[in-house]
Amino acid sequence: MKKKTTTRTWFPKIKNPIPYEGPDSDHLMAFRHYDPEEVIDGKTMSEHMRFSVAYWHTFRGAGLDPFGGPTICRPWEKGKDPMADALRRMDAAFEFFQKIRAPFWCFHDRDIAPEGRSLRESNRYLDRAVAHAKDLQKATGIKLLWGTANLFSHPRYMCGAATNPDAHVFAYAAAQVKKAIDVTAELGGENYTFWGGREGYETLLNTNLKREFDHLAAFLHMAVDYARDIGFKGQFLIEPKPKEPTKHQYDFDVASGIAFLKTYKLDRHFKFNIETNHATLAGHTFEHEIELAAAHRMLGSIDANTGDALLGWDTDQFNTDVRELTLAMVSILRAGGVGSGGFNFDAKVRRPSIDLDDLFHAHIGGMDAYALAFKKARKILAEGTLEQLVADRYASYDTDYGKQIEKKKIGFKALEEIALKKSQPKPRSGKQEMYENILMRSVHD
Ligand code: XUL
Ligand code: CO
Repeated sequence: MKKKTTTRTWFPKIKNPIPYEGPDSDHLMAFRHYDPEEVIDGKTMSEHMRFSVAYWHTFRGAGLDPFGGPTICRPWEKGKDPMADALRRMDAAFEFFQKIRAPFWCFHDRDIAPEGRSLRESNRYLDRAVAHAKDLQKATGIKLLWGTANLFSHPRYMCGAATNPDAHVFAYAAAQVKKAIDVTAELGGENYTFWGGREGYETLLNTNLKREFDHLAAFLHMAVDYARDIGFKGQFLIEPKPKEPTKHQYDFDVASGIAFLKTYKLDRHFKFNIETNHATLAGHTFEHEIELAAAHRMLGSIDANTGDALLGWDTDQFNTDVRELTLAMVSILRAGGVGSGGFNFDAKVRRPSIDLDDLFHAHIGGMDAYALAFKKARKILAEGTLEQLVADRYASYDTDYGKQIEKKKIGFKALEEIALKKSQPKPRSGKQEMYENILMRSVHD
């Protein structure tokens, strides 16, 4: 990564870059497990992990919640000229990306530039921010993992964007996404994400569900067509979430996402961006969503965060649960990784974590936990104990009539003959506790 030459620093007390000191270090401003330069299997850890910083939380998060206003006040926010603030904020962001050693970033259009009084004005602001981002990317070597459009904050989108009952709002959203794809392409974005912020409903009483699904599919087809027209080669991603802000969101989880994409013949063009806290809101584990997407070759990228076991909403916390992440990493590595995706910290510091160094502590913890989980998962897969046990569990489908079942070469009648001839199936233990002990051994050794 090239060094950025900058005249002022927004994080003067933070070393550039945060050093890797190894597992025995007791320094809190150092990595213990993530050494970006460590080479494993011919690739650096930086290339394996493809960590990304989420602009919206780390550079736009101000600590607001439904009970109170902002608690976080950053020195680069002067509050006089929104465009000047946007450019200054971006300097701070790229300094942060470098110091924290994240090779990627992600943004929504409205994160990086203010909304204007008209679409034209918004686009002009965005162009200025993008030109600055392009310079900073060039100077630092930091790349764009994905871009997206914010189709949920402005009141015009209160009843949805592509699923809004008013075609005028649909058109506005289309124009906004067109521009967001343009700027993602301009910045060399490797993916483009759709999170259906308010694509859902509050009540079915006022909703034509079928038409809304059709409109959403039409919108996504238009995005695919437009990307082809302008030669954008990035991967399109859908980020499922079951609820919040709406009571029901159409991209509920990976399973409903697959059904939707296949129904509307969009599956060739999309993969999933799986977010831990969205998986758990849908009543699934993180690894469940990964396994399901991987089973359909639709694992695209990860929004790395976690919820709180005691709270039922999207708390977007940094995840330091190495056991959970190891399980997820086993599934990700088994699926062949995330390809052009990465691990994007869609996570925010807590409302009372108001210091600048809290941003560093948060990312260091998340990056170290993921790097450690990556190494543990590799060990689990190399040892192969769990893999072998699972393979043995299904071995009856590898030969004889089991194999014929899988190859669809046998039917009910022949199976009935087999069942009548043979004695009762002998129950075999699922051995869950033994599997859990094997996992514990790998996580805690
Ligand atoms: C919201 C969420 C979004 C998407 C991008 O829960 O996760 O920030 O990641 O729109
Ligand atoms: Co997300």
